[in-house]
Amino acid sequence: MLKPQANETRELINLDGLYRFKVDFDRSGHREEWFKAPLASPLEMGVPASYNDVFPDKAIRDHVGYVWYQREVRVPRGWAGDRIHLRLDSATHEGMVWVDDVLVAQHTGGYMPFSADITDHVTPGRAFRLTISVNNELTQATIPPGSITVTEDGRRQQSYLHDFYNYAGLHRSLWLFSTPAVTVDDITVVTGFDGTTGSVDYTVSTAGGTGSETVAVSLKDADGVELARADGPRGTLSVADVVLWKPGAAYLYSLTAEIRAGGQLLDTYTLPVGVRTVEVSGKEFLINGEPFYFTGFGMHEDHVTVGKGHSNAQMVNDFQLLDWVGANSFRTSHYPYAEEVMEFADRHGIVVIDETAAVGLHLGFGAVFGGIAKKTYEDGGVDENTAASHRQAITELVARDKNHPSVVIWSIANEPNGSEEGAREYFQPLVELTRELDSTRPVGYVNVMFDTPDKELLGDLFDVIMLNRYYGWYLNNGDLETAEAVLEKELREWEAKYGKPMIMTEYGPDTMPGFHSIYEQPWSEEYQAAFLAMYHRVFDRVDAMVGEQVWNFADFQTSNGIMRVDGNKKGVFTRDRRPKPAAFALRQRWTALAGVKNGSTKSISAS
Ligand code: GCB
Repeated sequence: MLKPQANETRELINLDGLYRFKVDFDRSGHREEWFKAPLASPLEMGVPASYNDVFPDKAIRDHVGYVWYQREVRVPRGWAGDRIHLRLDSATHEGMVWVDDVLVAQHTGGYMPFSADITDHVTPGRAFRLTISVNNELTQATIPPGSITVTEDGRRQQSYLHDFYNYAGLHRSLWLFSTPAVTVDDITVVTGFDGTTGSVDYTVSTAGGTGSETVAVSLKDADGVELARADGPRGTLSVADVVLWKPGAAYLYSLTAEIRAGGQLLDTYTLPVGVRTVEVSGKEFLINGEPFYFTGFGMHEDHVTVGKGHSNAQMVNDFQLLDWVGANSFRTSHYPYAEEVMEFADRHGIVVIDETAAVGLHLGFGAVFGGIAKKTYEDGGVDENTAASHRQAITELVARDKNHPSVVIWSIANEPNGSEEGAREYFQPLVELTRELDSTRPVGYVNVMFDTPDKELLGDLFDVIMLNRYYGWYLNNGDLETAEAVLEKELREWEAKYGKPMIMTEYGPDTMPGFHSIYEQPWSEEYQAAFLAMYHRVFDRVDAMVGEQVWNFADFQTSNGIMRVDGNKKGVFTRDRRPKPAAFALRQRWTALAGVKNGSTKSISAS
């Protein structure tokens, strides 16, 4: 899946800005065909952003169902003869798109782009009415799942098992773009190297042609100097004296594909390419054949007011803070992030564990918080409907992100029930699907704390073991001595069971900024620092540990609940990105680790 771009043969117009906005409180919008006329509403909404926290209105924030966006869009005169497309980088969680009166696209899955060819419905030089209805409902058939109940007085309420607020709306950019009639439809690259010679295996698929066109590709270095050329839709480009893409030292070549007929250029597309390899070998995680140790965070796309709306300035700030703290990686917990984030990581050498939105696939969680335990893998729970959406989520994620050198692991779920009967039957086909779609990257899932090695049924299906552990917080709260012993014992059991590389993908306590204690009391800033230091001591003693990603980079908004005060406070930074003291301790450790652990043996002492 290629991201739209402007070049010699393609045009691109950004459609972000203010849209007319209407909340469909009584679910009448589709029946009354609101797309057929200007939306009758005094509200306007900025795009991209979540709408929830923008209006001082509880009814809008808590609304369950559709909201509508609308604006006029003018198609440039010069686009006559081209194919014209609309692209939404995301609509959370379901989007329906009309061009004037015509439904042109419908897509479910709130964190993935989709597009529509609207050539037949628009006229170059004229404007059209763009209307989008966006539904925020989560059901047992969506990824992530959720359930909706209706109160006695008729209010619809959304519940879900994941720990982040169900922000909704048009979170990412919208685009109008043109392509020629014959197009480069997709490009896949797989890179490698042998000594100082790099290789770029490429496959270019085309659409709209007669079969008589020719395809050629060329590869340029970062200075724009052409290094290699090849004819044909698939082949291998060889790169002498290759500069590898390395964590902390990104280097990007650019691959240009061209379609020609009779010497005339029909279409072209340029893709940044990082040459690097990723591999699991025994207990090691290798990038370019060298052991890599992940440092960083599980993160969230989450900011004050705009919620999950993408903002380039805030993205840059988050990456700058990752750099400041010495992190070399992050996980896109718990959904695919905006493509701008992935591209930024490519350009700056940040390593990414790329996760689907499959979070909350564990119906036993209720019991932990005093409710009723339900079976997970049964009809009406995590069933074939969930699996169908999950397959779509994996397929779209790999299609979108397969060419990013920063992506080194596919994480196909966060904390599913991995110990109940049915877990293997559910996950095995999904792992196989992921491997079929991309045989070059390790595949993992993130294991929940209840699924200890004596109970868990899935680890052998995957390449890496990714664990979320909260000893010292949800268990052994306030008792770091016991927590340390239990944590080490468990990590050693995992190591003995699978002998695979292990990454701690979540660990950390809720921490109230400004709360201090000389007794290392839970919620204090001192406790957070002591908690993380304890985990680090243990990681440094366990050989198979190849990474540590603290939960969370920053405080983030969640649904209401007795365990959350205006959201989850496990951030090392506050929600407005101010450091808690733990940030300074991490900075010290990770800056030191970057010099010692990457590409070397673990020899760092605990911070
Ligand atoms: C987890 C989840 C994460 C939560 C975190 C917590 O295990 O993966 O989404 O936010 O715990 O803070 O409870």
